[in-house]
Amino acid sequence: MFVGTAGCGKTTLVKTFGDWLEDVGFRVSRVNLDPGVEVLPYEAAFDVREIVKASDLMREMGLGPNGAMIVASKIMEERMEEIVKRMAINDVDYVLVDTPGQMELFVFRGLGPSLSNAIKGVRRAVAVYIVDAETIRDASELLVIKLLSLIIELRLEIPTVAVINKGDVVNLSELALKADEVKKKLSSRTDVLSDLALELTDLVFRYERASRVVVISALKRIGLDRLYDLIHESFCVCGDLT
Ligand SMILES: Nc1nc2c(ncn2[C@@H]2O[C@H](COP(=O)(O)OP(=O)(O)O)[C@@H](O)[C@H]2O)c(=O)[nH]1
Ligand SMILES: [Mg+2]
Repeated sequence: MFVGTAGCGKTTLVKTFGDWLEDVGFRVSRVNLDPGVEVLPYEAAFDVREIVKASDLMREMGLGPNGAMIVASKIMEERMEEIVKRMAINDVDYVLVDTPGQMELFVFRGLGPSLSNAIKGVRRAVAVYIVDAETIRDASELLVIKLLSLIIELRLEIPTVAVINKGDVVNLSELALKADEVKKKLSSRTDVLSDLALELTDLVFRYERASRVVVISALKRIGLDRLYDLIHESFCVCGDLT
């Protein structure tokens, strides 16, 4: 399941990571669970807009875009059994699930937990938390990414890995993304929150699944092999394999 804030690249990655997996030789299907999307760059094996469409709700119920997405996500939750059935998750090697534009709709309401709960019993599931590189200011941001990734894992109750997308537009080489460097960056801060941030860094790095965050470009198909490795590592208890 690909989750992340609006515009981070979920839909693009579902297309290009699917293409990458197919090139390797896997059977892949793509599922669209965003009732608000207008145009999809891939052919969906199942498209939730067959069940509910945000634009229809806006017209029929006089709702704004946010209201329509909330109603749509409730309808999806109510019809989760049918949705999971129509996703046909056992028919292929990988099912890539594109989630609603706004991450909060999926993660912080019932929709995401209800989907992961329905899938979990049937197949192994992993959430890929996509962070838009353009939103990252410096290495200390890694703590925020790790914490959010952990929160997503707590909400969805499935392994969650983080990737930084749009690596083609932002120079992230400075982000070595290691605990020591994050701590170094944080300790240069003098605000009252820096102690808390330092302790949180220790904690997060102690319990994380993989200590690195992979930088990719969904658009330019860069780093998709590293994303594949990360997803596989998340399934085993051995942690970071680098
Ligand atoms: N430069 C660049 N743009 C990207 C990348 N991935 C997505 N985008 C662009 O970001 C915008 C939002 O992407 P989309 O996949 O629709 O995001 P979503 O809302 O998370 O599904 C589109 O204009 C994409 O072309 C990337 O790796 N690099
Ligand atoms: Mg999208």
